[in-house]
Amino acid sequence: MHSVKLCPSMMCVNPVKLAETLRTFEDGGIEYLHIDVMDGHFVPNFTLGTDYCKALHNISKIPLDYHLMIEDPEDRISWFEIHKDDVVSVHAEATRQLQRTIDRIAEAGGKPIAAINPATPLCAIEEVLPYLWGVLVMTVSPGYAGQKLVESTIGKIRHLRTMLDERGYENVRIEVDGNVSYPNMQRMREAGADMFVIGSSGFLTTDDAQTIAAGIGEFRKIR
Ligand code: S6P
Ligand code: MG
Repeated sequence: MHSVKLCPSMMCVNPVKLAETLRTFEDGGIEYLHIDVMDGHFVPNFTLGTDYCKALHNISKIPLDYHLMIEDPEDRISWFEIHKDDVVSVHAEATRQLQRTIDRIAEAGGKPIAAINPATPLCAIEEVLPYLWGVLVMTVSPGYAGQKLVESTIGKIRHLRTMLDERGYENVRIEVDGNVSYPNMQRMREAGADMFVIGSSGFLTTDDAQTIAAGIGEFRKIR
């Protein structure tokens, strides 16, 4: 099983305390900064954009985990500054050209992840498994922080892990995003997930550096 990676959701970080919070993440060995990019079409919201991501690259060495919740992502991969350790997820539902989108991420030097909404079956990404670094199983409907877990996604994570292992794709990671509270993370880990997006249900309930650091320590206990 892949080691646990913690990916705090930057849309849940108080912008006034950005520099301080990034130091806390660096001290806590955070593996990826999760960046929610929303276009107001694929999801009913706007969040973080290209300039914000560039700024993060300039002020932190932690790799970025781009979560592109945008339509026709194949035409917009080049808008993002992708560094060699960055991962980029695109939604299977948001493009008619999933293979091309994955190829463009790889050409840009990123590690491709295919994301699927709670209602999207695993067969939507079956054909692209050989080209993926990971699969992102959305455990809430994308668009907002602070939502409740869609229970059926726990079984979906389990089925996906079995499918990957049986077909020889043991190297493909499983990322989960949405309502990753401590007890939900335990269940998701047990089902086979290894990358965990942590937001308002996890250690970003606060903007206090010491409390966040203590929260990272707690969540690290899940192995
Ligand atoms: C949701 C977005 C997520 C949220 C995260 C927040 O559309 O993709 O990354 O930021 O789910 O975490 P929580 O704990 O509030 O659900
Ligand atoms: Mg996200």
